[in-house]
Amino acid sequence: MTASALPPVALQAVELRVLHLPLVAPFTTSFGTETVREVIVVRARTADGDGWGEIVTQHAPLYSSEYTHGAWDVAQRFLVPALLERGTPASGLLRPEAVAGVLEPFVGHRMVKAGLELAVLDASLRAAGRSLAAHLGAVHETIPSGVSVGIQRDPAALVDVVRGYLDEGYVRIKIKIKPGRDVADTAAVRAAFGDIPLQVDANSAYTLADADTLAELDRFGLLLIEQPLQEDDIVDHATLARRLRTPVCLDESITSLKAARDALALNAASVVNIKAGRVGGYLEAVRIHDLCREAGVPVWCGGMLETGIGRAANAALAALPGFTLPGDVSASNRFYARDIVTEPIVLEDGRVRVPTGVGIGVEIDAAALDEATIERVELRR
Ligand code: SMG
Ligand code: MG
Repeated sequence: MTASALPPVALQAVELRVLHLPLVAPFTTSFGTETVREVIVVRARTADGDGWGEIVTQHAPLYSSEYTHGAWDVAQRFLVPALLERGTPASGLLRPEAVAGVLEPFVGHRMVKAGLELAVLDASLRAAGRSLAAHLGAVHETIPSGVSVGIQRDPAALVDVVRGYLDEGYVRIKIKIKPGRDVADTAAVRAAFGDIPLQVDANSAYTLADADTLAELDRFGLLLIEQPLQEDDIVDHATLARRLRTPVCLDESITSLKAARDALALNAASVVNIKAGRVGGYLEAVRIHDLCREAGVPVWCGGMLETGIGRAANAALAALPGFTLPGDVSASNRFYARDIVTEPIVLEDGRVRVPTGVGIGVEIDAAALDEATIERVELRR
């Protein structure tokens, strides 16, 4: 459903930077606590100007098999050289839509592919004077903003933190859960705030043997439970979904359009979290959106603690018509005191504005980028 074809780019160089961005507060999930966001920023240098992307890996392979220094290696050793070779005048230049195909022979590493594709897409969109939102098919000027709340010291502390976000105006709360920190945490939030839009995310922390515990969550009227089981537990998710009234939403399991199609065919999910990084790019994300919309399955836009680059792109994606549930596209200041873009995303009446400028619609704050950079490399043709 994407709009008309974009101009190809002459890719001259790709700059990669590892950033360390301190978080305003620790973020705890079932797999650990982060206090600093480690992420890779991509700059595609083309004959017509630069484009920016973000590789949303984390320091360690805990959310998925990808991690920053694996991404750093595979990008420099294989993926960037393949793009540089393809993006020459002799080979007809590089179209953004061709990036995925050029990288396809290399198995996996979807977050890296997504970050590289976004940088090429941004460069091409800027050259064409078009916005990412318009190109992807956005139909909204603003989107409702949900917030993902990490596991806190105890349920009382969780209630305090949730209260702060509700006071800021977030329209939907997602709390992280894990075995032993599920029913009581959810009950505390429901007791404190009544019928707010509420959902939980387990990040694969359970097995089918926990079905009875997870069924206890049914009484809270949650919007959904996100990724209770392992990434490859598609059949077990279908079994679990039959035992729960709470809708099952898949995150980690949905690694591609094909994975989404399989999960829907097996009734493993009735809601889908779409993250461009996890599925190999924003163009694949749109294809998954289209599939789910056709199937009548609601989707929402997930988050990977993006910097202003990925956050702007997520806002564009989340403005597509099938994104009928509030996503994890929160304001930049939910995570960062200083973002790397000049106009970080803010919350306005519980909503986030979809950038309309060319490309991803935000400009890089060079000083902030330099301050956060701990490693930098530039690969040239
Ligand atoms: O970007 O607001 C955000 C984070 C949303 O909870 C979030 N992401 O499983 O959905 C998820 C997690 C993945 C990142 S955990 C470090
Ligand atoms: Mg999740």
